[in-house]
Amino acid sequence: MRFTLNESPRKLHVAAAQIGPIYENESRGEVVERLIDLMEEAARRKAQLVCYTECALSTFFPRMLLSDEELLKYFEKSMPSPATQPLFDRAKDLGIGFHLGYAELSEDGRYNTSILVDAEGRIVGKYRKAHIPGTAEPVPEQRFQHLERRYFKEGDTGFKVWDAFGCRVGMAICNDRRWPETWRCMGIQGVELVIVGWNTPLTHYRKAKSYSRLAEFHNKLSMQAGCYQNGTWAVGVAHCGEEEPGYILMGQSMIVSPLGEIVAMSYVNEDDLVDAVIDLDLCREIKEGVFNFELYRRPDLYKLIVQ
Ligand code: CDV
Repeated sequence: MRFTLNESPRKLHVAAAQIGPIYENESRGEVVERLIDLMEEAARRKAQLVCYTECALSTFFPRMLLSDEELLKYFEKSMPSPATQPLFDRAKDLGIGFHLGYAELSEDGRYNTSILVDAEGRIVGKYRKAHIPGTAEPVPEQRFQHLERRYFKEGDTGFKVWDAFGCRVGMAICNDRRWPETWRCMGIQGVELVIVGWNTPLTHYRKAKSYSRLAEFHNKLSMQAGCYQNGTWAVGVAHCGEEEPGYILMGQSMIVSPLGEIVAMSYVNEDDLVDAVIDLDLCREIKEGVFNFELYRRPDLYKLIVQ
């Protein structure tokens, strides 16, 4: 039977809360205030879910070589932590859900983590970044490092989905968005909304230097392909701008439809909010059509991918 739009539309108002540069000397409290300002704007626009970026609470510290002791100040030992409690409180007052990326210090190590919090302030989902880019050792000739592999363990949660906000939600973190496997694992579970935060250095990332002019194209390519090929909406959220002279992070926070179209995108490299009312039933157009997995997928031929 052909799917007809507007048959029984399920709508969700989502917002991407892009954060501009966070300077090294900015306190956690000051950053949380900026996040709350964005949340309040999202609530004024009547959004139901506001999404923050990867490691949203501090400067993007993997560019620096830090001792274990220096590292500690960038990590949350609990969630809510004392510093993020005001964010949880304000969200509950406003009746708005949120997604937050943060550096997690747990008993078994340090992770690059994100959580999904419902409109009552309950953590309903947690994800740890799977694809950790960069190096474990500093590269001497490089002015800025990308030491994620030194500071974070590879995530162990896998790509789960959660029934929340009237739909099926999944999370990915930054580099994960470039991997089709990330999207497919969630696609197979019927995901309808993927939330991704990113810190993407525009120029200095050594392994992508020869084609850094394509960084923004590759961002759109990954987001749009991931959505289309899995029939899902996505909210992509940047931490962007010039955090230190010469260290520039990409913006382009965006909301992408299951047809692969960008329906809203930030055009600035500072704190910004982009929002859209998304029709979740539009996912069916793809999921029941060209990418009807049950009908057309050939997992028997894909074994190489996981061998
Ligand atoms: N934070 C990231 O994961 N950044 C990577 C860069 C280093 C390539 C990204 O995929 O955007």
